[in-house]
Amino acid sequence: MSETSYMEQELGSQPETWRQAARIGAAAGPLPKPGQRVAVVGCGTSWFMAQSYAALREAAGQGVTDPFAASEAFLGSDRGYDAVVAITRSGTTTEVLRVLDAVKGRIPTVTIIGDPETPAVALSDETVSLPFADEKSVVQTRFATTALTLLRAHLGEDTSRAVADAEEALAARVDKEWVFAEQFSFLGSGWTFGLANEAALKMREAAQSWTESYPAMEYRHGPIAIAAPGRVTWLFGQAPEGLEADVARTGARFVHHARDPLADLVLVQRVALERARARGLDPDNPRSLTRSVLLETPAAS
Ligand code: F1P
Repeated sequence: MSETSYMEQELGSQPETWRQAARIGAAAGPLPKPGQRVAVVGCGTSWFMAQSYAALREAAGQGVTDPFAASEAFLGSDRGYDAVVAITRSGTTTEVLRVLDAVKGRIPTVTIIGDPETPAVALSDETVSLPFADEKSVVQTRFATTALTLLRAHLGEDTSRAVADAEEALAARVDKEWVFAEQFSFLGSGWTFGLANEAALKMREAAQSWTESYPAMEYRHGPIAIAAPGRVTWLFGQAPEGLEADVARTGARFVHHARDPLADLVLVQRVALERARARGLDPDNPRSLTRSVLLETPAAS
């Protein structure tokens, strides 16, 4: 593996791609308007960004927003959606294309896309392209966070603190204890639950790590039994009362930073990269993964 992987270069460019996305997001006409009833779909990382966006949009009072894994989306006319937002870096993920095809002509669609030269464009009514955030690494880092920054800006958030915190997260020390920890449980609430899911996926994809993720208040309802010395419980966003002390009693390391939670995800991406390196893995080409999942390839003979 080369010293500078694509993953490292791409995750390092996030402050700049976030800045660009914030400019586009503040003006992006095709994205949902306040009051619209919205379903947002994606697969893998893109699904987790959908979860975060949905929670942010609801919290901002901009309307009902339901996130779905594209393969599990309920988009029947009885649900009354005014718009479907799809998130896809590749523009080729089969389940996302199936959703776009299934609702065509019935529900207006807008796709946030990394590669605009792909089939998702023709299947979508509108697209918001972020080609500057597309990636060579199979493991997504900047496309996902840049799409979410676009959406945060579109909801009216000032994302400049997130950008500054991402710069700081890129310079922060990666604790050796995180690089060699046996297990991670990531927690979040509201929009940061999607980030917790994404952090856990990043560690699995890039470094084959054992990770879990839960809504923060659910953690004490069973999963805390996994916490133990040599393991890490990493919280994004607001800390539930008493949780830090509860985790401390297990002997696990409790990690909670004050920086913007999306910027804290940047630090987790760096931990995933360091864990891959420490295990001699190529973070750009993880075992069993491809840039996107294509289900319409000819059946193997
Ligand atoms: C979605 C995705 C990735 C995942 C894997 C396969 O891709 O599920 O999130 O990490 O590499 O593809 P996309 O629809 O955003 O291109």
